[in-house]
Formats: sequence, structure tokens, C-alpha cells
Amino acid sequence: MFSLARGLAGLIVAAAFAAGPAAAGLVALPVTNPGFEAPDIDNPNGATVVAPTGWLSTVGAVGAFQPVTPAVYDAIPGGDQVAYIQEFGDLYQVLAPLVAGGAYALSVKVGDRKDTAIGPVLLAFFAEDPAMPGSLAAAAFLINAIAPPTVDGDFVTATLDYLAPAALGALAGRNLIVALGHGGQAGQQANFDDVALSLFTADPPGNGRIAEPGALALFGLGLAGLWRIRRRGPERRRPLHTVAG
Ligand SMILES: [Ca+2]
Ligand SMILES: [Ca+2]
Repeated sequence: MFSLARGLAGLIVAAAFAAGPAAAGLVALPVTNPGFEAPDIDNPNGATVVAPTGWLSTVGAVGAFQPVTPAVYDAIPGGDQVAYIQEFGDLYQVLAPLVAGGAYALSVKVGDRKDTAIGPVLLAFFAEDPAMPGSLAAAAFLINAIAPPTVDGDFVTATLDYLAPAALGALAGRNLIVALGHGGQAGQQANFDDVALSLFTADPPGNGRIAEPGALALFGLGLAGLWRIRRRGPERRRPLHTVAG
């Protein structure tokens, strides 16, 4: 399922993020619980079996996780907690309405535990359906990207850029959804930390970073696969279970 996606993974990395100098019009957008420090876990290697505070999930065993160092990681990017998606699932968060012509840049740290393998990781933007608030299934898919190759026992930075249309049309007033996906198999886990989102509004129009639709469209394949599997129905779903301690 993900062999094509994996083969293409290297291609997207170069296009993923071109951070320019800070300029008027560049703002950091608030993300709730971006470092997955809530709820606070007080036992080493402990984890929740529900999505971290401020985050939602449609499928999969997900939660906040406090890795033991250096057994699981030598260090984690921030605080003492990360998010996890075991095997196959997603985490997402509904943010503010899309801004016409805005250039969005998402950055997430993706970790591969020393003691487990990791599967393909996807970042995606959706536009919420106002008639179905909080629903990822009803949201309009905008764009996605595959995370770069991960490093065992360490974190890499995955990025996703999106240039909103100058004329939003049917997207007008719809909230941006940030989604993290893991297309892993049995025993595989992805960890996440330090979600950051910026918005650059060009002034005059045209000065923003420009996505390359041809290249980026390829990566819709990966997430389409994730969602296709999700929609096969309940027989594909597994009961929630805690992370191996
Ligand atoms: Ca953290
Ligand atoms: Ca590993």
C-alpha cells in the first residue's frame, strides 16, 4: 500500500519548507497543546489511551506518552511528553478559518522509538465542513506530505506547506484542520512533538511562497490510502490498547 508513497518520500523533502526571513505578514498561529504536555502524565513510560488535550482522532490507538530516556529516546524535542499513534490512525485539530491567499507552513517533530519500528507518517491540511464541526470525514482534503525518513531513537522535522487560493470560493469561512497520520503495521508506532504552524499573508499579493501543485498532488496518494483503509469499516479497527511499557 505504501511502497509508492515511500518511494516518493524523498522527493517531497526538498520542497517542504523554505523559511524566509521574518517579514510583516508572517505570524505564528496558535495550536492547542502543541507539545502534547497535557494531560500531564506522572509515571515514567506512561501513556493516555485517548487523544491528547485539544486533539481529536477518527481511528487508531492514540494518546499522550511520556517516554523514558534514554531507553526510548536519548532526548525528546520539548518537555517530557509526546503524542503517539500506534499502528494505523490519526490525530487532528481544528484551527481558525482559512485566510485567502495565505501561505501556511506546518512543522512537526516525528519520532521513531528505539524499541519499536515506525511506519509511513503523513501530515495533512483539511478544511472543516461547517455543517459537520469537528468531523475529519466530512472535511475537504486540501494537501498532504509524507514525512522524511525517520531516525531510530530520534526525531526528524516534517513539514507541510499550503497556499490558500486568493479567492477561497467554497472554502470561505471554513476552519483549517491540521492532521497527523501514521500508516503503520502491527507493532509500529509514530511519536510527535512540537507542532508549529505559521501563516504568511503576501502584501502585495504574489509575494508568498508558492507550492508546486504538480509535485505536491502526488502525495495525496498516501493519505488517500490511509483514508481508504479507514473507510473499509469496523472490521479493520482494533481495540484501543496501551503502549508497551
Ligand atoms: Ca512535548
Ligand atoms: Ca525504532
